[in-house]
Amino acid sequence: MSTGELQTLEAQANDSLAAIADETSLEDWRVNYLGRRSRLTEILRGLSALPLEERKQVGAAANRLREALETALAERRDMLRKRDVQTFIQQGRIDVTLPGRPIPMGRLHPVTQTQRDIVACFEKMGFQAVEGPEVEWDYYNFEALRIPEHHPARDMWDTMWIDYHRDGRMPMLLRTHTSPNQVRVMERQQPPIRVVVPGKCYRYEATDATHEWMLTQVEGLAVDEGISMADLKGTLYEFAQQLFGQERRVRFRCDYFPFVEPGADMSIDCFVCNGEGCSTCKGAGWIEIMGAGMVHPEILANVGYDPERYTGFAFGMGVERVAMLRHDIEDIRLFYQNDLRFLEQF
Ligand code: FA5
Repeated sequence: MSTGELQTLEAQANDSLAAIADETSLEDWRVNYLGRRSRLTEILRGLSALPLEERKQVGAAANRLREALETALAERRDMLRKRDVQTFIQQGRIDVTLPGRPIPMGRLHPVTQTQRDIVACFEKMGFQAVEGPEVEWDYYNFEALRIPEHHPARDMWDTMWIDYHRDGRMPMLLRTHTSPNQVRVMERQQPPIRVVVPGKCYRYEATDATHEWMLTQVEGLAVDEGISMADLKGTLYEFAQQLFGQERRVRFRCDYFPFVEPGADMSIDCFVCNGEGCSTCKGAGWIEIMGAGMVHPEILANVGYDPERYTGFAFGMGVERVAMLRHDIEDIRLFYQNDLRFLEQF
């Protein structure tokens, strides 16, 4: 084997390439000079059997030749294609005046659209959007929110565990709500706080028209001197009016969440039956969209705030429920079936 043979091979390859005028012959050329059974591949495979000095010389030359032939092949292919297009245009076989084919445009998922609208609404009221982890420690999801192990309040959130008490480590789970971020945010910064935290949550849930096992929530938290329940109601009324318009009715009722005192839930009158009662609202006439309340003083104290000086409100709303209300969607499960006939309507 010598570099002289490679030069002869290169000359041969270039001569025959110059004579090629169609794609089929070009493919034959590629197989012949660059294919698995080509002389060049054979030379490259045999390199290891050569003495060191010769191996270096022939190896470098053979690799250079392979690169040169690959480049020549690409150029020839390009040239042939351009020539074909020119010929087609000259023969009138391509009408360059035809309008272009439309490119199908993607769009945001309706839940993402609604999530962005909710966040934008609170941003206008001075809230800042932040994010937190979807895989969460038991501590932030439960303990720090006054829901200790074995407390019956844990039954309110059917949980998907990632790692439970193995090796004595802290249990880990898929967050069941965005509320862990109340504590995460308060640990990081001092009042005044006004944040919203959007994100996915997961529950080990039997699904129905208004329940999914993966849901999106937007958490809200405001902590400052002198914040009262009136601020909470005023803020959420404003939100409801901006998002749903004046005609929808809003209802607050007492509710229990261990991390707020007092606690409430907020519902909107059912868009399907206008409050009469139907299968979507399960006969209630109302659809619950969020839980809310005044941040429990113990939680404020645990993060080092003075509960005598600071008070706060928090809320957590279901984005799918809000999207259902806005677009008259009767079943939450439609969002995640990936049916384009449904998704393209938004
Ligand atoms: C909570 O998750 C509390 N973290 C809310 C909260 C935050 C209370 C701050 C107080 C202070 P709840 O489990 O009720 O609460 O869920 C809140 C909202 O999420 C519900 O009102 C509903 O709109 C939505 N939601 C709950 N479960 C589901 C589900 N399986 N599918 C779809 N949406 C759901």
